[in-house]
Amino acid sequence: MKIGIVCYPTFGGSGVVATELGKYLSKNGHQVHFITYSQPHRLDFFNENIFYHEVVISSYPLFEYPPYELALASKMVDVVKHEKLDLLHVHYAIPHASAAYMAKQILRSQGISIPVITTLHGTDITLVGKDASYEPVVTFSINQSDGVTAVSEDLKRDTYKHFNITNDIEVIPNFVDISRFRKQGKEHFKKAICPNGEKLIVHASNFRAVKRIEDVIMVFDQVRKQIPSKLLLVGDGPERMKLEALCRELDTCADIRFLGKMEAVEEILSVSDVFIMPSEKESFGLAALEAMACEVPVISTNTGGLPELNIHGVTGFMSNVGDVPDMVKNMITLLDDKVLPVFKKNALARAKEFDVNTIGPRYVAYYEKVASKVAGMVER
Ligand code: GMT
Repeated sequence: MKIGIVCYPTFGGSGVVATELGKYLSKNGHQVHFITYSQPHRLDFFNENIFYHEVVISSYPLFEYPPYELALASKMVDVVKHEKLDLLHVHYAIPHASAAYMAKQILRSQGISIPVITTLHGTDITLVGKDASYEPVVTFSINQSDGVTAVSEDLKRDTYKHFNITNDIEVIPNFVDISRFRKQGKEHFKKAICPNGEKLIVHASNFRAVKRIEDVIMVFDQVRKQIPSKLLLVGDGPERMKLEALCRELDTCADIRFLGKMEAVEEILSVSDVFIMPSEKESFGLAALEAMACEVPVISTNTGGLPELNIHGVTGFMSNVGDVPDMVKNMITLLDDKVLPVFKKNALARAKEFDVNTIGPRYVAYYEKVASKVAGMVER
């Protein structure tokens, strides 16, 4: 098939899923056309089946807010027509689903039919999407999509709860490439960060308030008083300055390193002992899955789709949102040298259930199902 993928190209779970899916599809004989405003950050190699089309937004003095959605819809029309795409798959509803709807209508007026699939990722539903300033457009564009997927059962439930949805939603969970996310044998990294055999705790995110990274620091502050340990914070975002101030206030700066945005996050994960994700909302928790694939168990909250990934007492532990004392207790249990190896093994076994080669075919099957449904409607 020739598939157009629309996503956010920046660091963030939905863009990562879209890019990794595109890579999987291209390796399996499909032609993939990415349509985004800049090159997706995990798309830094050549593959004869992958194409990139940049959405260029021309500025004009009148535009205080440049109309990105219009430029995107126009680019979709252009690519579908000239590359003869079979299907458009848009990731993150805002504004991709409504831009796709517009593109579909324009193409229809020219006698071209294109199936549109929207994948819901999380905050497009649980946070931004249900805001009154977007809700009517989000509801309409989800209902107008020919196929809709959500990355967890919980996100599917939330979508039905917060929006008046008439469409069926197919749950296809996120996935990981376990041939890339695996133990790397980079033990010298660990030696450099933990010279005295300290335990290594890691968190990775886009540093937004919803991630509750202040809880990461508060948990770590308590744990390090009982178990010699270090904390690595991977990523960057709006909360960073507040977090640095908290580290200074708690006098933990010597044991915490802010690493910024990193490409090869698997190298860090593969030498870490525990991953911590105390999010307020998390539709799936892709970063936790990537950690598990590197044999790193997870301390997380029990919010959203996290219970569909992290098995309490098996692959890690879960606590209520904001329950720092419980997370401290769980972390200390987990860091015990007799306990940790068992959880590491379990984390890897669980991650294997979400390997790209297991989940990828479910997207392909769904594409085929939606494409034949749309073709049937056109014929009638
Ligand atoms: O919050 C992020 O990390 C980014 C956000 C996105 O859409 O870019 O992530 C959401 O989608 C990911 C991929 O499906 C999920 O793994 C994350 O759980 C989800 N984030 C939230 O629900 C807060």
